[in-house]
Amino acid sequence: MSDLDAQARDILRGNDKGGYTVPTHGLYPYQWNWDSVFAAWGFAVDDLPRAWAEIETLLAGQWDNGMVPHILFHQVDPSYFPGPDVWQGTGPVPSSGISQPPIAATFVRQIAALDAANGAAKMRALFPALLKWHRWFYQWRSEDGAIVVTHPWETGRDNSPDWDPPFAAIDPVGIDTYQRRDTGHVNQDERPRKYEYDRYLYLVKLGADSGWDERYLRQVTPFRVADPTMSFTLLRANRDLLAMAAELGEPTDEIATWIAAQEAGAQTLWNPDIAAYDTCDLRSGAFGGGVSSAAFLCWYAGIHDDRMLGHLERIMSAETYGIASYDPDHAAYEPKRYWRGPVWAMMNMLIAMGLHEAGHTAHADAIRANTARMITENGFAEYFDPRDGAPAGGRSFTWTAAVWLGWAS
Ligand code: 9WN
Repeated sequence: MSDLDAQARDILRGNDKGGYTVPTHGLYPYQWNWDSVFAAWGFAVDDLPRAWAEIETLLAGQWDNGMVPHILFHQVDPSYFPGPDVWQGTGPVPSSGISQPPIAATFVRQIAALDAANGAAKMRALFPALLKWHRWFYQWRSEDGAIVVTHPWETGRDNSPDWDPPFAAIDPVGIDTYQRRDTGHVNQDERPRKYEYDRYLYLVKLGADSGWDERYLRQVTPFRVADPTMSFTLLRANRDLLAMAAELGEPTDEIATWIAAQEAGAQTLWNPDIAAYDTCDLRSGAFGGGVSSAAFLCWYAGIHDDRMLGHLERIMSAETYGIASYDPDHAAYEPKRYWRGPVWAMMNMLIAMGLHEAGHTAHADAIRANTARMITENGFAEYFDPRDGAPAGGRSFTWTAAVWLGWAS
């Protein structure tokens, strides 16, 4: 075992709270949805029971309506804001009121493939909750097959320039005074600005005051944006759910209907002005206007669309480390500020998985080698500066360690 493998394992063990894993201590002291799935993938390398436990704990937070929250607050911890008192989630475990990219079905299948003894039984046990969660997306968040978000935090790409146009239309009146905690852990130049936090909290208050009523929010929220992260991860996850259903002898028709609708819906995210997949603000009808790393999840979604290859090659060669979370040639690019430019190892893994499956193996291998070098030289940071790989955000980060163990090493 290499020294880095040992470090990555230590990070996973160190962030393990017993049944669930925190992304990193201090900055993020709770269970996050897609972080947890990556953690399970990392554990699966040498501890399959622990991998399954991570997914089971996550799905135990599922709401009656099927939604699986983006944060589960198992134990209150004042080092993070906003906590359960602000969110007022209505599920079985104190939680936020929004979801996150649904990568679980995809990685449940991957982990099951590693588990000859129990994989099939685990898939059978988890299938109903996954189906119910995907049905929630289709019921409340599908607009002609494109998947919409009601909060930037739902996409996992919190302060991407994609949200600048819809945020400009929000006047965050009526929010309570608040004290951020994130900038006590991380340099404020690497985090979202107050402008964004005011609007994040405005949208949380709107949701909490409604009791997280999706029907009502669909009518009133100023933030309803079709998003490639959600659209592509759910499309991919539905393909995996369909394969699971077939293997288990469960009905496949409903899932097949979702997939067909989503394949058509994905094309509504094509912005001809930039010749790329993009966000689309359903309130104004306007596209986001720039190329984010989420656009390169098209191959992961099974859309073998080589129109994105030119952008991929351009963005990969623009900086030493790729893939920048936002286009380095765009005026809004900020290489140190969170989702406005930095590289995220787990996005690289998802993008490269898709490229590999689509037959673009040289591109996939280049991304993997570049990610491995970035981690080897700079450690297991939350994200990295594309220009020189300088580590940014939190350290000893769960998903960076998991991606190292399961893919990059
Ligand atoms: C809000 C935990 C999460 C990730 C997101 C990332 C960041 C939270 C925050 O951290 O978001 O959900 O407080 O900044 O953007 O992708 O899941 O690692």
